[in-house]
Amino acid sequence: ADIISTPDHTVVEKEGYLLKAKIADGGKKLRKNWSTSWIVLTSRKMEFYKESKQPALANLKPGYKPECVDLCGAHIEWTPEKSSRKNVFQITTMSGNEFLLQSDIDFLILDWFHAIKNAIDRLPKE
Ligand code: I3S
Repeated sequence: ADIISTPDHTVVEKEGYLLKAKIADGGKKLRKNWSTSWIVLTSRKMEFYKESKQPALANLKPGYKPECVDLCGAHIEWTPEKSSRKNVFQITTMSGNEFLLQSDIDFLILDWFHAIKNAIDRLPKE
């Protein structure tokens, strides 16, 4: 496969759609609200883009910034107790942001879990 490079020359390790719910911001609990997100994983961060029938166009609107998650010092764990949905894991960032990610497709969510875990394990812890 071609190596895809972002404008800041970081290599995209994985991208695709998952269901996402942000459940805490800076340690403050948020109301859970699942939505489909286009997710881009690079070596040290994840970007969450809004889903749209024309994702490229919606996300290229002037001033639109994807939500960016710094994986340095982050934690990842399966959290079956946090949802009635199957295949849910949580990413917790150093800054106290918490995200649930989910897919009904077993191999797909496993691939994502391991890709994110590998990225976290390769990074310095702080
Ligand atoms: O953990 P909760 O509060 O049971 O999560 C459910 C709610 O967030 C619900 O929204 P309302 O707060 O508007 O009722 C969502 O629609 C559900 O999807 C959440 O539960 P699941 O089990 O799907 O994560």
